[in-house]
Amino acid sequence: MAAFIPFIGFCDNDLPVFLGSFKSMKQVEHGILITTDNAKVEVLHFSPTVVRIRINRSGLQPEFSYAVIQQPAGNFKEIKDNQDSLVLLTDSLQVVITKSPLRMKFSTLAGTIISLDYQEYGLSWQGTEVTCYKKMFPAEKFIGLGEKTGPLNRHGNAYVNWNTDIPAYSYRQDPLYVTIPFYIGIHDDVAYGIFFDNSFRTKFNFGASTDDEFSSFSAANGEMNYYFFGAKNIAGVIRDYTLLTGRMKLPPYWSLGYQQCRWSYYPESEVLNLASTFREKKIPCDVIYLDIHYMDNYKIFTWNKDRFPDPKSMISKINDMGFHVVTIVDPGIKIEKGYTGYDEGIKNDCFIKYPGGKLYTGSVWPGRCHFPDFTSPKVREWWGKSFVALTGPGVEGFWNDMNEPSTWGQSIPDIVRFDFDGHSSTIAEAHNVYGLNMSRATYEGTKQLLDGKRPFVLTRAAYAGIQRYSAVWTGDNQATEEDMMMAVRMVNSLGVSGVSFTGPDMGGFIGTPTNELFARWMSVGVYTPFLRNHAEVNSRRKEPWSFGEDIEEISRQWINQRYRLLPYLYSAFFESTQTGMPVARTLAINYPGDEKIYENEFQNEYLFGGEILVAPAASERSYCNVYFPEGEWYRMNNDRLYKGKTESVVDCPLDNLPVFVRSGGIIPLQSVIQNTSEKPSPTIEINVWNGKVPNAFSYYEDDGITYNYESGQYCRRLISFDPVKRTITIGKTEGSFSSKFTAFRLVLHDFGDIMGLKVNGQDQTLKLRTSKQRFFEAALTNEQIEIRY
Ligand code: MIG
Repeated sequence: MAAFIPFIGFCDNDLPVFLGSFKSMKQVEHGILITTDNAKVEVLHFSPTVVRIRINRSGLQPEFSYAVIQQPAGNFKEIKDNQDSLVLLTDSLQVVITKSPLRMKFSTLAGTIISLDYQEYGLSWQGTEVTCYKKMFPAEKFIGLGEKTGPLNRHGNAYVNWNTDIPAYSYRQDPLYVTIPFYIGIHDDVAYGIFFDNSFRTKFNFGASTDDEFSSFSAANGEMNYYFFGAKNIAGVIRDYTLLTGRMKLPPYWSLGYQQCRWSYYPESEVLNLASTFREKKIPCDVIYLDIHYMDNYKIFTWNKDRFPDPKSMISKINDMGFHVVTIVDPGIKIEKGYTGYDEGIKNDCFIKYPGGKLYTGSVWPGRCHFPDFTSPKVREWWGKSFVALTGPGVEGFWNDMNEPSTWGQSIPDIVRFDFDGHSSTIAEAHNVYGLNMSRATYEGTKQLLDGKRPFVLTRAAYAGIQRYSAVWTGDNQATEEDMMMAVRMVNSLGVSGVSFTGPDMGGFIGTPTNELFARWMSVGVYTPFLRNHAEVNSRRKEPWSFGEDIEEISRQWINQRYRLLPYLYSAFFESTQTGMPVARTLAINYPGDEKIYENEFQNEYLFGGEILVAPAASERSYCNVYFPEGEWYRMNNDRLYKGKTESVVDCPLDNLPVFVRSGGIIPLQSVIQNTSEKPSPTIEINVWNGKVPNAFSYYEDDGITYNYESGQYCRRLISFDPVKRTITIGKTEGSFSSKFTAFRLVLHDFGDIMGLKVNGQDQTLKLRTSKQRFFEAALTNEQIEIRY
């Protein structure tokens, strides 16, 4: 007999319905399933620090996620069913579920409250929309949500996730291109993460238009399905989040170099000329992009034969000059019989449709187009294989644009259907994962085609988990001071949301930067994981030599610095592949309890890797105020020391961005090279700044090209500094890759006037470099080298 149906008439009005009270509970694999007056609530153990909550009115749906790659594991250590509450214990968390009404509370084992439902509302439905309310703590900070504008601390703001193409987006624009429904809350001495894995249009409210009593997250449809991360610190939360949604694989080493783009470089002679100009001017560069004009009438996977009569020979010429080529691809396939992309797409039934089977048509660069259904495995495979038209001639990087998806008008009707990997859905649920699945198809296909080489994939639209497939750039920004600073925060926010390999269009895509802004942005770009100069069609030239000789010289100096830093940067990328720790790290990761770092004036400061503190300065300023977090900090260019927890006015001319190294900091540098296929000097320079606390740097190197590192072909060694024992140790190498460096120069910064030390017991005299720097050189073997000073 049919069960009592409590929702008759429900759709007739918009009045909220709540969870109600506990009725019964049963144990299931990895957790429990609760029945309340109005819903089913599942609580599952993923790990001692990760618990998932799923709530639905009409019973739970079959599980499916494009973001999550981890399965629930283990079980609660204890499940207590008390009169008024249930208590679930993991090895490090307590989940207390009060019964009437049903509310969740997460605390440490010692009882410190981390996060709890807002008592009055808990969870509500209005129509198909579901919302979860959490109590907001006084002065609670919120960071994350991926590519969002606005301040570092999102308290007092609300956001929407609906991937959107917004050229020249403004300082408060929302939503933009990327959906990552993951944030970190910080209050008292605790931090936690919440990942709301729902790809319908979602909303997050961190106390906007309310009295700061609660924060909330909602989805237009689908299940309340969120993961609670309760690791002890933010690094732990990020580690757990990236275990759940995956981590990036190492990108090709060349993609860490300087990249030159423009809409568009063509014909072939212009591309070749661009390449030789970089070499003549001795401005290092690794990548040249081809934007939409390389195609025949914007038809994806074709070449315009007039502009590029022989792409293979052109690419091989510029490969010989040390460049790699990245080409753009858009999802829209031109409707044109006889065009392979169209014919194959029709034949293999690859395009999205209305109910009943009529193909969806939208207009974009090629004119009227059909759009691949990237949520279908068979379509992803077809798409991936089609890249042979680009990999054949030698393209190694694949730039995925317009994949929000964006069509002129930007309003695909809600009824358009998607395969959703066999689960059948509509654009309402597929829209926000379209870019993710296009990038996935691109990555998987080109990885096959490149036969062992790492492809470089770049995307504009994304969903949580994108880091497994692609780098992300922040879309069509503008050449303004505000955009430069906003980009810093967007990159840092993407970083805490699992995406390390990100950056803006350096110099601004739309508009013309002043000479000063261009120069400053170049310096900030050096300390950005993804460094690409890009410019809109018909805009002023923005290559590094386009702003006069002075700016050209400053740009060269900064790009040189990027190439000197590559051993350090690559090690930071590797760390990210292992722990999810981003390359560009908002100070909130390491200093969450320090109120100063959230202030307007200081919120753009960040760590680049573990050792470097970057204080982006407005280009028109020659002095700026810097806040130094806990510890002590050396200005990198002159070894001047600053105390932590203080502010200081420092100079910041265009050729000297305020960049600092933590005391005890360890930074390996190489000689300047013109591109990453050129061999640097065999002597690596290991810089150590004096300090009072021990520090260690994990150095990483591999071939930079293949995935052989996954089977042990890498070279890792720990470089450690112990000021108590007065030693610097270069650890024994790990892994079977032999380093390109056979000697090292150890540069000691601010170690007083010691003139000699012992290297593996042998006396060694030091040479003077500046009044604060002493150095020596010695051979670098695979064995441990111990330096006592
Ligand atoms: O409708 O391919 O964000 O980087 O240069 C614009 C042309 C399409 C938008 C991208 C931009 C790219 C441009 N594209």
